[in-house]
Amino acid sequence: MSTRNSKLDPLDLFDIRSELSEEECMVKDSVARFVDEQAIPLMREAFEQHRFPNELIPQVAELGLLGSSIEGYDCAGMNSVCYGLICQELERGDSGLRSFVSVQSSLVMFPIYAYGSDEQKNRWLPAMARGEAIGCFGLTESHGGSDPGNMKTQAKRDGRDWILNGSKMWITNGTVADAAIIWAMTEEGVKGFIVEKDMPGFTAQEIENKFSLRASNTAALFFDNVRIPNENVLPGISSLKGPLSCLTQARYGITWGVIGAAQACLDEVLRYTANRVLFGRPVSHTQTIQIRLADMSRRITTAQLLSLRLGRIKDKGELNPTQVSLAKWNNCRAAIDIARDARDMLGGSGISAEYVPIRHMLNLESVITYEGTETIHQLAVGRELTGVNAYG
Ligand code: TGC
Ligand code: FAD
Repeated sequence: MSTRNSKLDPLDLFDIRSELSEEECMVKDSVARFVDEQAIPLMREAFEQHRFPNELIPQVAELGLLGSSIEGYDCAGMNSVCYGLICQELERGDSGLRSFVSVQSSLVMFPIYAYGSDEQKNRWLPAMARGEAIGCFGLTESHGGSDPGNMKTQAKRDGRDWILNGSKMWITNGTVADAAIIWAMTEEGVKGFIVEKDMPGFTAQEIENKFSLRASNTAALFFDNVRIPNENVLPGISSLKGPLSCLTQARYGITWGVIGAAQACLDEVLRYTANRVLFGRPVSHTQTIQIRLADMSRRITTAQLLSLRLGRIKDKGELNPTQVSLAKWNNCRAAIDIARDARDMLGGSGISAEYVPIRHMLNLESVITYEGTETIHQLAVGRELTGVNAYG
C-alpha cells in the first residue's frame, strides 16, 4: 500500500481559483470567512429550529451581498462571477442562506432595477441593499408551479388603482417580506405588482413542518381584493418574459450555490473516511470508497467549469437561458447525488445533524425542485435542440 501527498486542492482540482481576478478572489475569501466564522456555527441550530437566522442579515448587507450585481442605488456593482462565488460560499454554509440572498438579489431587486420606475428604484433598492427592506417573489401557484403561464392570480384596473385577487404558494421570505413582487394576469398580459406587507387584503402564512430548507422562511400568500396603486406596478414589462428573466438570474446563481453544498459534503467525507478504521485500515484506502470520492471530485470539477464559463458568458452579455437550464440541471443533480452518497459513506453517523451531508441532502431536494424542476430544464434543452416544445 502506498500513500502520497497531493499538491492539488481536493475541493478545486482544476485550480479554478487561478482563473479568478484579484477582486473575485477577494470577494470569495471574504464571504468564505463570514460563512465559516458567523454562519456555519448558526446554521445547524437554525435548521433544527426551523427558522431563518435573521441575525445574519446586517452582516450579509454590510458585505455588499444584497443586489451585488446592480450598479448604483448603494449596491456593490460586482460582476456575475462575483455573484456566483457569493452564492457558492453561502450555500457551503446552507442552501437557506443562499436562497435568502438569491431571492432578495435576483428575484426582487433585479426586476425592480430592470422593469421598475425611477421612484420604485429609489424607494426600494437602497433599502434592500442595506437589508432594511426584505422582498419576496410570488410566481408559483398551488395548482402547478412548472406552468406559470396558467396562473389564476389576476389584477383588474379600477380607476387609477388595480384590484388583485388570488394566491401564491411556496414563497421564500413570504412572511418576513416588506414588499412582495407578485406576478398576476391582467388584460394587458402578465404584470408585476409591488404588494406592500400592510396592504389590506394581503395575508401571508408560514409553511411549517418542512423537512427541507428548514433554515428558510417559506409561505403561502393570499390576495383578497387588494387595492394596489398604479405607482406599485412595474411599468417595464407585460408578459411572462418578466418573471422568467428573473429566474434566469437566480438559476445562474444556483448553479454556483450547489457547488458549495457539494464541496461541504466532500470535505466532510474526506475527513471522515480517512479516520474511520474498518477491517484494520482507514476506509478511504479501499477501492470502492476512492472511486466514490473520485466521482464526487469529477462532478464538482465539471460543475465548477460550467458555472465559471456561464459567468464569463453572462458578463459578456451573451447568456442564453438554455445554457442556464443545462447548468442548473447538471449542477443540482451532481450536488444532490454527492450529498446522498456522502450521507451513505458516513454510515449511521450520516443521519446525524453533527455532520453536514444530511442537511445539505435535504436542502438540495428543494433546490433541485425550485427555479424549475430537473424535468423542466431537461425539456428546455430538448426544445433548444429540436425546436419542438414538449412541455404541453
Ligand atoms: P415560453 O413561451 O417559453 O416563454 C414566454 C416568454 O418568456 C421568454 N422566456 C424567457 N426569458 C428569459 N429567461 C427565460 N428562462 C425564459 N424562458 C422563456 C420567452 O422567450 C417568451 O418571450 P416572448 O417575448 O416570446 O413572450 O413560456 P412557456 O409558458 O412555454 O413556459 C416555458 C417554461 C416551462 C420553461 C417556463 O414556464 C418555466 O420556466 N417553468 C418553470 C417555472 C419556475 O421555474 N418557477 C420558479 C418559481 S420562483 C422560485 O422557485 C424561487 S425559489 C427561490 C429560492 O428560494 O432560492
Ligand atoms: P409541479 O409543477 O406540480 O410538478 C410536479 C412534477 O411534475 C415534477 O416532478 C415536475 O418535474 C413534473 N412535470 C412538470 N411538467 C412536466 C412535463 N411537461 N412533463 C413531465 N413532467 C413534468 N416559487 C416562487 O414563485 N417563489 C419562491 O420564492 C419559491 N420558493 C420556493 C421555496 C421552496 C422551499 C420550494 C420547495 C419551492 C419554492 N417555489 C417558489 C416553488 C417552486 O418554484 C415550485 O415548487 C416548482 O416550480 C415546481 O412547481 P410545483 O411544486 O407546483 O410542481
